[in-house]
Amino acid sequence: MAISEPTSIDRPGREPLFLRACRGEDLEATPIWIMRQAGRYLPEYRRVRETVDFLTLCKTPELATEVTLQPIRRFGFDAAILFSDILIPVEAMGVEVRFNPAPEIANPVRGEAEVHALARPDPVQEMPFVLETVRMLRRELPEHVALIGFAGAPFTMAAYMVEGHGSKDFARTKSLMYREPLVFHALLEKLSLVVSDYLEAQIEAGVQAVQLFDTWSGLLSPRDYEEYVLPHVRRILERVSRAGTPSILYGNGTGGLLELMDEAGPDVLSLDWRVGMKDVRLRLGDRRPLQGNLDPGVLAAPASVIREQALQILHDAGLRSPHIFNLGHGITPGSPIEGVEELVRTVHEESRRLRGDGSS
Ligand code: 1CP
Repeated sequence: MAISEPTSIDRPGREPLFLRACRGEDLEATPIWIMRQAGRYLPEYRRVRETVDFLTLCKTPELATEVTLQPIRRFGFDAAILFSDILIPVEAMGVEVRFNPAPEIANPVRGEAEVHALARPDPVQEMPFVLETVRMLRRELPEHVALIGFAGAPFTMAAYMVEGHGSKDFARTKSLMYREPLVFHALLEKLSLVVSDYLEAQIEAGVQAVQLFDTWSGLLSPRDYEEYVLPHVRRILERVSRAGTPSILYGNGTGGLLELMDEAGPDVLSLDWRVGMKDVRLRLGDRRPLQGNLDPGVLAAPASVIREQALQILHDAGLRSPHIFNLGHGITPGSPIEGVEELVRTVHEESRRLRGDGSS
């Protein structure tokens, strides 16, 4: 299947719509991509996964490139996200990671000795497959589709490394944080160096924006976020911005932390669905580029509900404000394809019509 031709909104020679949104420019339409857009809800992804396990898929540039392109061909998203996982660098730090399909770590990091033993990998030496995938993708992607690189933020990576698996409350992680704050900071500091090196290498290989996934920092109070997370995220974003590449900071359940996340200095803040776009505009201003924030569960709703909720978000984000449409979290494996088609069509058609109108 061929990748869709640029539509009339994509004038040749201009930066992709998605990148212009990241930079806070005035837009003729709202760009859209969705978190986990390459994944198990797609039959063509499941077909590839029948032949290889998840880690092999991540480590084989031809296959990782193929699955990254699948949702671009099918839906015409405005951005592609490198196919990989936030725990790939953790493996390169010397920690064994398995996917079943969620990540499992056999030897979790529980104390000072384990933190000390963690390596700071050279991405070129230790994760060449990621950089090769980026180079292949830049050759394959049409000019109007931007390529997003990504990494996990230190707290979210640490949560898996300490716990050994996903969790509802990440109690062990918090216990280490409160009982041995110096060890915890040392872990986050090491992770922020690893993540900065990794994102820089992705940028050098050709990604045009980066997203930092801090899925679990919403479990923290504002006070603890400020103390344990903010300095580390800020240091990473400073290194990314030195490269001139736009950055996006995503958190889940972080409605109470948005001002602090803003202070960390991302170009774009990515919102989960538990906050209203209108509220966030009041809190952070009309010119702040925002990403989000449809509840992923809405994709299973009738087309009329998908349209209504998407339109509401477009309006609430402000039709004169920089906005990248996305879900509030990753798409789930059971999501219907037709729901995604309806969403992309609504966002592309309606945002172009409404922004063109000069209404709102
Ligand atoms: O069986 C399979 O095919 C594996 C399922 C799968 C997929 C498709 C996993 C295991 N990871 C991925 C890809 C992935 N993960 C991407 C690819 C790019 C995309 O299309 O978006 C990205 C950006 C991630 C990031 C990721 N992995 C996050 C942050 C975002 C989020 O969703 O919160 C987290 C927390 C993970 C851990 C992880 N890896 C895989 C799963 C199922 C999980 C979540 C487990 C949990 O909830 O604890």
